[in-house]
Amino acid sequence: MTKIIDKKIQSIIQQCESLSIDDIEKLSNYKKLKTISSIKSRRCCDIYLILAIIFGLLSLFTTGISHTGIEHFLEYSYRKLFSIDIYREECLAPKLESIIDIFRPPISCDICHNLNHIERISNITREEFEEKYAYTNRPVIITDAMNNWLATEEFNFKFFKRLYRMNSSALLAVEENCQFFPYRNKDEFETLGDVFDMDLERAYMINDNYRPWYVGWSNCDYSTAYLLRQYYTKPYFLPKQSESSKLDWIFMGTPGFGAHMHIDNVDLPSWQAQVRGRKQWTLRPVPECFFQCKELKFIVEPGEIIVLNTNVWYHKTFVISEDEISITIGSEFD
Ligand SMILES: O=C(O)CCC(=O)C(=O)O
Ligand SMILES: [Fe+2]
Repeated sequence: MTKIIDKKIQSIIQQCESLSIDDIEKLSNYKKLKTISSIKSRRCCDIYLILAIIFGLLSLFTTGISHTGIEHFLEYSYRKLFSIDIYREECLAPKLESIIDIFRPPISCDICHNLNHIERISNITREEFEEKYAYTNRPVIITDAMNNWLATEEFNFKFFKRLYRMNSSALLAVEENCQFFPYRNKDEFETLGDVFDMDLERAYMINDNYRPWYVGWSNCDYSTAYLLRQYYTKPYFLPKQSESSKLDWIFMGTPGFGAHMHIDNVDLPSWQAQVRGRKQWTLRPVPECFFQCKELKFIVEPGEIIVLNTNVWYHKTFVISEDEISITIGSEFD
């Protein structure tokens, strides 16, 4: 991602220079671009972060602006300082994750008190779901909500490889505007395009000694979302007024890998449909509830949907299917 941003900045600088404007160095936006490009080429992510924190703290103390979370605070600082969108700066993501928890508002342990296992339910009405689970932060698995989904037959590595083929608008949209998490493969997958460049033998685990991989990305492109929604429908149990967000989140990868333990700072709870493969989830209560609540470990099977508020539960995943990759699709809901 950072490479793409670097390339863009360089190409804008070149375009500016090719205009042969007198005294171009005096133009403030040109100066800003040059500064960013020189900082980026020295790979000084830490300098960005430190400056943003200092600037953010100063503005908090001097203007009394109240921010709801550390991400908003840093985002604000970055925007002011560098006019940069923090969410596209991959170097910041791990640092942000580790400090989200410090600034998170306290969570009531009612959400996990006496919770010893995750319920599996089916045939639930919207009303019952809304009352018991939608906004109560109690995780739940729904076992009958993917009947008639074309996705269960059609979604596989090759499907997404075709959708995100080189230079396709779907791929460009993800690379330019959406989030991409390469997890433990960050040294080899810089963009989603790199994932689909992988040879099919590795993708399909043809050899026993294949190298595991696991990635996740958001699809924030309207036409790709429209296409994907031909293959699944909004889960029947979600409240009627709830608009599934326009963002689909897709997670995909081989047994042996998954997402590390983390807590999110997104707006809403979410559902995630296990289209293929099996995935083990570990949910850990927030530290203030350690003495009242238990860590929960369970498996989501193909055809099941987990509903979870990832803002109040630490969560980690691990693909455990025997002979196929795990593919999930999900979304936040309100
Ligand atoms: O499915 C995964 O591996 C991770 C999902 C996750 O972190 C999330 O939905 O917030
Ligand atoms: Fe998460």
